[in-house]
Amino acid sequence: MSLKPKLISFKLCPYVQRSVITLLEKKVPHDIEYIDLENKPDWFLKISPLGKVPVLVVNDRVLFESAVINEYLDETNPPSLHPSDAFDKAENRAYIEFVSSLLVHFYLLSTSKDEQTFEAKKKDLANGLSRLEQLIKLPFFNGEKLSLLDTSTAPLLTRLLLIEKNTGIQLIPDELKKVRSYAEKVTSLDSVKKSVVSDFESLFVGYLKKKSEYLATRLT
Ligand SMILES: N[C@@H](CCC(=O)N[C@@H](CS)C(=O)NCC(=O)O)C(=O)O
Repeated sequence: MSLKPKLISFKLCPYVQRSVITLLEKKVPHDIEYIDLENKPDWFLKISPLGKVPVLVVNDRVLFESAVINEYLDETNPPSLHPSDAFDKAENRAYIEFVSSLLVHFYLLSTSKDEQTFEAKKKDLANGLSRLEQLIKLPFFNGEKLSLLDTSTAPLLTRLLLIEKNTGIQLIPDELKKVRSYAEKVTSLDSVKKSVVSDFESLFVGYLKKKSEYLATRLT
């Protein structure tokens, strides 16, 4: 008998959220186990080659890396969320990686000690978002159909909008009109709303206050 897949998670992790959105969009019954990344359990260190979440446990076998987990979920739960054209599909996979690099800028922004670091990372993010602006077709990245690229971009957009809401600092510049509309669309999806714990916003704001001396002074 096959068991429900279990996602090993951390409540604030954007990479975990990518896989939760994919599980919800695909309507895959699953379990979630949250761990404390500052105090990783031994059983987790044994099964996680990189010591990172997400990890997906499927019938006692283990997958890691959110993009790989999502590809597996996509392949085993048709129809595929990827575009069918080979070039479009490859390009979407490339942009999933690109958005991962934006999550690194985002991490540095959300842990910035001073205004100078914050502003530098805000600029790196805006440069990255302006590349997306050129490609987004709306309402989703590829047009009418939701894709794995959207499930991978949503966690970054969720966090950008929450920082804007709680600090009044604009992170998506005015001229990036498609990115703004795209961000509003994906963050309004049921799967995206349900992909985080119910007190996510207060946990996230608490995390920012703790990790960023600069943002702590700007959070309301
Ligand atoms: N490339 C990985 C990144 C995962 C990742 O960085 N996870 C962070 C939490 S958001 C983590 O587990 N960090 C623990 C550590 O590095 O010790 C993926 O896409 O799954």
